[in-house]
Amino acid sequence: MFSEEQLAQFRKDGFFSVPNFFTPAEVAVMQDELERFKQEGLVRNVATEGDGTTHSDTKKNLQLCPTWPHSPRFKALPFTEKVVSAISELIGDPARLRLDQVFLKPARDGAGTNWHQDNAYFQVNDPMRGVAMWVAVHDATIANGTMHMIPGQQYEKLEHTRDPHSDHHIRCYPDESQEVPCELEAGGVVFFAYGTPHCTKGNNTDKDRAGLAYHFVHADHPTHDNNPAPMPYLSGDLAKGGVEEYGEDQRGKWEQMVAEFNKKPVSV
Ligand SMILES: O=C(O)CCC(=O)C(=O)O
Repeated sequence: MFSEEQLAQFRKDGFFSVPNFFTPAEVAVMQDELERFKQEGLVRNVATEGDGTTHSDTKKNLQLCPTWPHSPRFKALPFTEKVVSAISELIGDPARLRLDQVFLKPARDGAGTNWHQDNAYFQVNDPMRGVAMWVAVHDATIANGTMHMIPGQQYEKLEHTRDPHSDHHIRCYPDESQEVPCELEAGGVVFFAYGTPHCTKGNNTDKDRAGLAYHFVHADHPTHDNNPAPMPYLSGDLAKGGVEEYGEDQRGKWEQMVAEFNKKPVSV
């Protein structure tokens, strides 16, 4: 699925971007789902006043984690063929889904997510056997605080402490002079290893900006974060489209939902 150049960048830098990984029809469904989350109050502000506990009135980092219990769409998405092939190529089989979440930075007062390595949470013994797929649900630019990465540090275990600007996150302090912004049009994706330090910055523009993140892990490299998530198999002999874990086969559902949504007349 990926070119030798993309795979070489993944091994060397710990991340690479893929423009247009999702089609405009798929992006329309993601944006519609994000609007629903907002309207139904499903996202909550995790940004704090710098003391780790008092929620900020002025800065908003709106999160829903996990999304799958609230969203048949985002539950089905990772079972789509191109996602399964991508993850299988990056971390090998059998691959499992560990977590899915949404980060929404509202217009003007959107707060970033501070520097961290996902492996500080997941604690996998090989930080290249876990990978995240971060999807730009809206165009993600430097101005609206897109993802930033530190290349080549995926094998270094950085010290993490409580992030005073969030009610539950931890953070590290990498050398920011090395940071690389990943600007992506909506539908673009950045794949990055569990060990890769990354962050997002604030959104001071006049439009919302959201990222949809899925975290995958090789089944032989278990996470050690004591989270009782169902962790469906996406590839390998135990992959049954989520029947075992979710009670229903998810394969083909995303494609169906995208087709149905896009033939729906738009109400004015
Ligand atoms: O979108 C964001 O603000 C942060 C995403 C992130 O840190 C992650 O997916 O691990």
